[in-house]
Amino acid sequence: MTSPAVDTYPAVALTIAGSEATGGAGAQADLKTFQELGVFGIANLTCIVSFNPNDNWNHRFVPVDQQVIADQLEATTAAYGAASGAPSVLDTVKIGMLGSPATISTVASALAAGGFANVVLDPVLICKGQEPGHALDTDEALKAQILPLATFVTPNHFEAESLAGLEITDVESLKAAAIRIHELSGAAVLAKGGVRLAGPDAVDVYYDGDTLEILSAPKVGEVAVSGAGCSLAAAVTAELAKGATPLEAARTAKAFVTAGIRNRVASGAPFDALWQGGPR
Ligand code: PXL
Repeated sequence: MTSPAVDTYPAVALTIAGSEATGGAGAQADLKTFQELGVFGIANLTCIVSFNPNDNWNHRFVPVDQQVIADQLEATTAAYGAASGAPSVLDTVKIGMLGSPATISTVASALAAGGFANVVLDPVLICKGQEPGHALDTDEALKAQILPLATFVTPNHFEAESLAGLEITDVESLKAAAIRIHELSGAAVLAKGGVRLAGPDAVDVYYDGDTLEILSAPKVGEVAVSGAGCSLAAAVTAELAKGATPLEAARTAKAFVTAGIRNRVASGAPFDALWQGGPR
């Protein structure tokens, strides 16, 4: 049996994220985004979230055992890491929902040892429909242990306020938050105003220490869509894995998510889900 030529291998990307059972968000959204953008996707699961239709669609959260998280990361690194001999080396990782201080420590150790060139952090502090302030110890551990390892961060309005310690009411304060989060992390920042800021456009701010760019697209309705944040960060991840610059990755990701929201999927849940096939 012959192997295909080296340059026919797709780029590889890993998401370390939770499963969201209905397929709108989490690892499922990440894998679908990777696939659409031509990247071989790998998911290592940190937790399983099942919405509860009998309790206002609140989250039922079950963490994956720490050893099982470490086992997944070990298998992935051995198969695709720098020392694996794989033709497409895994150097790009996305971090989604971690959910507990223990998982944050496990993942921080793997990241520190992993030699990843690109670490994209979607700093999931709360999910759609959840009340803020549910788990401060988890939020603090994320800021202390994962944020400094990130090379690209994608906070939404609430997360940007929390990470920057600033109130965000307009594009100017969104810019100030993006700059502050860059100073704290050293990472490229894509801070999302989304439907939270008034006006006809969904405005995001990109800042990497040199370039500050406003990314703007007409709002598609005024209601947040499940999976938009996950898919945006996953699209950034896929583009970085293929060799795009952070700014190019941000622009492509914004266009991908806008198309996915325009073609969203309705269900029996009270929120629609982004459709990653939307751009097709
Ligand atoms: O949208 C953020 C998010 C990320 N990851 C998981 C989730 C959610 C929101 O529901 O369940 C696993």
